[in-house]
Amino acid sequence: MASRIPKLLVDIHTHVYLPRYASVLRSREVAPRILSRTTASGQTEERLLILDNEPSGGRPVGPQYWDRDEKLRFMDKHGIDISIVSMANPWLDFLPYKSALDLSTNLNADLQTYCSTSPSLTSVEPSLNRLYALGLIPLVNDTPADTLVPFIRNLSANHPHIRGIILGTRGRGKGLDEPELEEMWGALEETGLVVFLHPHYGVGGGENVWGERENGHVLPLALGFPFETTAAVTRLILSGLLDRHPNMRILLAHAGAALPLLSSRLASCITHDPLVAHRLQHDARYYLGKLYYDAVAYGAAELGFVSAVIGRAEREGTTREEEGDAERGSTRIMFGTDHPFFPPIGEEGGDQKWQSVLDNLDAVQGVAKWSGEAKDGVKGGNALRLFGLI
Ligand code: 5CU
Repeated sequence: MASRIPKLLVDIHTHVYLPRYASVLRSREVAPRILSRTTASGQTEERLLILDNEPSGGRPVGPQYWDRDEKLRFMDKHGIDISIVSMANPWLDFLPYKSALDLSTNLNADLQTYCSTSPSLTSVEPSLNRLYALGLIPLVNDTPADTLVPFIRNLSANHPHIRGIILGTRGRGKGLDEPELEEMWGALEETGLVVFLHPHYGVGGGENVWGERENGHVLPLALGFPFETTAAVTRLILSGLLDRHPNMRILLAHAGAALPLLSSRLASCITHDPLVAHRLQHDARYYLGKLYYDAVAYGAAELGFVSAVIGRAEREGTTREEEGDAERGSTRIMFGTDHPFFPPIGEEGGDQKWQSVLDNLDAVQGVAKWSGEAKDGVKGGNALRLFGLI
């Protein structure tokens, strides 16, 4: 079986702001927005403002965010065969329901066209295109919860190149564990769409607390982003979601963030809390073996650790690590780049490869506890299976 899986490099964490979305950002006066400004040399440039306290008028934004040829050039430069693109944050979070519904409907159609008209993988697997996508659902503050099920079913039935959705952590402003979203989760499980859980807001990263010194975007991105994902997925686990929907396919950004390191502590806290001690059908660690993870960790030691925790969960182990855990756990981990974020400073248009991509590839290659087969899986085979491409 394993030998029939083509050895491809598949990028499952790679973003776009499609032109239709960039137009919306250009029309806005407050973040999230794209603004135009004149440089000292008299050129007009566009800047992206999406995060709080974006330093010095935002960051440069250009075709790498919306032009498909740029995406394909980036893929060629780094030897990436297939990309599963997703819209970047903050998605539709800032819109009222009616606008979010229109925009998500149109963007999903755009994504379907973007992918279905992309080149095929001629030399290896001509039946595959080089681009697939994760779509959007109109989940914002005033979304009527009962509208989500038909939307998800239609997304799944009529967009063959869309293999999942990207989901922020807010839900309708009451979190993803809001009881009214139960049917939404049921529809996501039933359709088999992969749910890519991704941060935007950042929590507790020390960006505005525990100190005053300016550190650019380092604290919100390195800490705040993953802490947000950790809190959101932990809430889902605590709500019993994975007991009610055991076939749900949730993919966590940034290698599961802090959850793998904290899972035994979480289990202990649950055991000692009368409110939740009997709520779940399994020890909390078990649920880490039901989730999927990108490999955007930038370090081999971290990937080895995460895979060992996942592999332990899959055999329903609790504290001890056993031989084979990391290899088993690796089957739930998949390579990603986070393109077009993290370009080399000042040189993104040049010919050289991006350090952020090289670091993530080296990390996969460098996990001592993984066999060659496990590494091939993380580079591509696991994604081909999860997204139904083989
Ligand atoms: O650098 C950043 O701001 C980001 C972002 O906003 N979203 C993301 O996925 N990665 C990095």
